Amino acid sequence: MFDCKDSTIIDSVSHFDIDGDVISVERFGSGHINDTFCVKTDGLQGKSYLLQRINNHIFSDVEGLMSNTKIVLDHLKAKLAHLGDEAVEKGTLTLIPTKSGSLYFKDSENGYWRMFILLEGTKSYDIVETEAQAYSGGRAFGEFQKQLADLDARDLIEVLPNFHNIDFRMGNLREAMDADAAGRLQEVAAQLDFIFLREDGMRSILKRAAAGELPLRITHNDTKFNNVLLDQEDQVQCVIDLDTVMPGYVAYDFGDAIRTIINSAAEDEADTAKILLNIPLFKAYTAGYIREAKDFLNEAEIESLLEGVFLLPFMQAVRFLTDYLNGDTYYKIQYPGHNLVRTQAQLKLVAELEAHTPLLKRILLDSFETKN
Ligand code: GN1
Ligand code: MG
Repeated sequence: MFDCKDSTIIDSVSHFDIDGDVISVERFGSGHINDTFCVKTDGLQGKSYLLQRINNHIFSDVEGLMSNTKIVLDHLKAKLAHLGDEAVEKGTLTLIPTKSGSLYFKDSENGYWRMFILLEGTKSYDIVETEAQAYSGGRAFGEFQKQLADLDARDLIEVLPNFHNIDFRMGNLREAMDADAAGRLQEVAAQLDFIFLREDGMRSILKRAAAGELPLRITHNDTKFNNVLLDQEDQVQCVIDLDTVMPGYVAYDFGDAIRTIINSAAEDEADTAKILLNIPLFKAYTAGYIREAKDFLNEAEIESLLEGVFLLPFMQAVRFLTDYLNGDTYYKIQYPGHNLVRTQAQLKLVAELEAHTPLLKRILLDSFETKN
């Protein structure tokens, strides 16, 4: 976690190849890792820029991260090229290089900055409101996987190794318990019991992978619903936050998207009674995703999708709890105890999902039968 001094921000802006003079710089978005700012200038025909300070405590290989981003964006742009310049500009992010042609700028305090063009007139939702939005989200991430299916995975570095590997995450949790750095272990006995009871069942995707059933594809790995930009009519415009795009399994992306879509409350809702499943939104997202993905998914991948739905909120709880035990060193928090509240919210979601397993399974199977 870090604070950005105003002067550092303004100075960073001046190193990018932007159009016009800066009018304002304001904080933007709700990401937990990077710091994001909207930069308005009197140039670029009224458009704005998005400036981000990359959290290099987490993304230690910024060069590799930015190279991944560039490769992915170039690939997506090539896929959209036949639709014309406007479609390319709207449908993907556009990086603004520095004046010396680099993809990022390193300041004197070892802060790393990058810049994009801000996509105007778009909306993102922390909580999904309508089935049309959920359907668009499903199409967006399904199409994203499809468009990247022919990109050579060896061109990308694994920017955060083992990111969605539950064994790795459980290992981190055990280390945090052993260290008990913040003296909070005694408080979290109930949450740990819940987690350890389910640990083995959550290894199903790893087992399928070890058995060679699941192809490694290029996946997004941070498919929270607020990482899709919709236009004013709630149609897909663009998938954002490409930091974690790397080889992975499709069920991880499906499960992480459902984690935020099916939850009728926020990811960090303190009143767990409010955390209920919104089944119509699950159905709508699934229909949108399957429409795009059914042609490339194999049988085992299809079966793994529901496993991802349980795994991702579970893994997110493990990660939030690990950070709580470590003394809140990874995620930005808004108040003391925030990571514990987040943990409880994710575990309640797991419990709700478990209570509705047959229904979720039926909807998933039905969506493969339905033509849409
Ligand atoms: C982080 O920064 P943001 O909000 O895009 C995290 C995701 C978590 C998410 C939980 C690199 O994403 O993995 O799912 O918080 N990103 C990283 O909201 O750890
Ligand atoms: Mg992210």
